[in-house]
Amino acid sequence: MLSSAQRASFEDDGYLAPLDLCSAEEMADVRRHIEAHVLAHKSPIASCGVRKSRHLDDTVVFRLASHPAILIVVQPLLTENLVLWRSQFFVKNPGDREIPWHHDGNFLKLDPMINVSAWIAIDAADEENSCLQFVPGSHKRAIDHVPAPDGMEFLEMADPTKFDVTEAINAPLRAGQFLLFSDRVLHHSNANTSTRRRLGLAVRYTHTGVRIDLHKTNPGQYGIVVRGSDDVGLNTYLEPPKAAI
Ligand SMILES: O=C(O)CCC(=O)C(=O)O
Repeated sequence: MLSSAQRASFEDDGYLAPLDLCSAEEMADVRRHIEAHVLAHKSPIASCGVRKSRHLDDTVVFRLASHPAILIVVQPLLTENLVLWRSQFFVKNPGDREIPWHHDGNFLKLDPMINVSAWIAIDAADEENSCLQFVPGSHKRAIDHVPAPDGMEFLEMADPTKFDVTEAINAPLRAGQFLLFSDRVLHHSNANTSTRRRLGLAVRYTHTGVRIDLHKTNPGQYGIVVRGSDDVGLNTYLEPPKAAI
């Protein structure tokens, strides 16, 4: 469950970290599977490629993205009818580029914009190999995005004149931990200047009262109801990949 202190911290800061999902040893087994069986080939759903929404075709990724330790804290922040609608592996090898400051509300297509993301550490993530950073409280302000300079991982970034980067906080995680963040909080990760890879899985959750049009730009990608039921009929949903049932 989410304690009242954790809920207050999420509401004040726009993110909550660190939270425990499994031991580092258990995550090592998951990592081996992901390296050998997920990131080594493309999804059968062409629009997913190698890194996107592999919870749709791989039972281990689905179990990770719908892990009870995550759902029990996300559910009270959304509703009882919880939808896992997207996931993405963020692989940062040594030397890989900076991901600019942004909030996800600028990029995600939901109506209305209601999203909580979990970022699961498959490798340990620390300051050296570019853990996520947050500007606490930035979700309470409207911050526009502007074109990002060359050399950044994204085409747009939060307007740097609208926030104070010295307020940024590192959110290190050991492998097997995760963090939660809102669709409005500014976050970022530096270039990976270490000799260690940093692999995380970002998972997006919303609820059944939100229209999800992802399939229009990404054919075959639909949400999965992971808690409760669809009481509204706004969206098409998929079943979990077979062996996970
Ligand atoms: O993994 C990263 O470095 C960035 C992740 C991110 O921006 C996100 O999950 O929204």
